[in-house]
Amino acid sequence: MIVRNLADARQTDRRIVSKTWESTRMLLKGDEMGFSFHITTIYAGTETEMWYKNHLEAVYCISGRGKLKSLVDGTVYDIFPGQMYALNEHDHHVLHAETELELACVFNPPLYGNEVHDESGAYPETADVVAG
Ligand code: 9YT
Repeated sequence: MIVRNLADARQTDRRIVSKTWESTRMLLKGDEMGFSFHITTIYAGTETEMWYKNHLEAVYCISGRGKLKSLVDGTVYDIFPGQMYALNEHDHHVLHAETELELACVFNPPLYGNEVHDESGAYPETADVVAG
């Protein structure tokens, strides 16, 4: 069994800080669960363009308010507590945080640990360290 605490994990290198977001990776590839599980904060007033070509992701909104826009067909979705979205088709999208967003995110395949987005908004297939 694996038991971890978010506040404790935030004091370790499980916490990754990027330009518009930070994320604490509670479960990673090394935990051998077949997915990774993250608690992500998207900073208020920011826009983050993402396109996970190598991963599927499900996102659940714990708190905050924002807009999710599909860059595939232009549809805009409201994001608020209780909303979940799944990028089941590796959908290219942009997330606008009207307020700070706290999100729970699951990635399949799991992330290794310290990935941040590349210039296209993706994580690589298999890299331990990626700049971006
Ligand atoms: C919603 C989203 O994908 N935000 C970017 C960070 C990501 N959740 C991560 O790496 O934890």
